[in-house]
Amino acid sequence: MLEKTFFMLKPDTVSRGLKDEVINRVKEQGFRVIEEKPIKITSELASKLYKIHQDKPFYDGLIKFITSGPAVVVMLERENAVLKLREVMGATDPRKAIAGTIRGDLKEENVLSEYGTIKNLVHGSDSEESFEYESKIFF
Ligand code: DAT
Ligand code: MG
Repeated sequence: MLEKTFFMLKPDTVSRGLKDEVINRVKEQGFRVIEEKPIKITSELASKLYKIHQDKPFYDGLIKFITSGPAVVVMLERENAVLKLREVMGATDPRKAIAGTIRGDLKEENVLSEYGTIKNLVHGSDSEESFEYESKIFF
């Protein structure tokens, strides 16, 4: 069944000029871009997106990083989109992400941002429930 998922190009992707490269990679994997928009994530939007992480030690750094520059939010569609996108993205820590994944192939030498958070280029919903919640924040 065709499924939708929510995708975000984080500020490191945009500032490094990797937007087209990343979008092409998901298209090559059979995803269709339903909608795409550039956005400057405010702390209000960021705190909604990362609500489940509010008690984590890396939370403040994560909010600072995600609001630090322009990002792009994308609505994608594909068979098994949620699971497949997570596979194409690779592991949360790019040092552990395998070759062929976005996070694995495009990681920076220093994966930690000045705010202490992991810079891993992209965000993708991790379940259908997360998709419902996250897509409503941005679209
Ligand atoms: P994912 O983005 O793969 O869904 P997550 O939801 O567990 O990962 O975490 C959200 C973001 O927070 C992640 O993309 C990068 C950052 N992060 C996660 N764990 C971290 C840690 N231990 N130290 C620093 N930043 C972390
Ligand atoms: Mg997550």
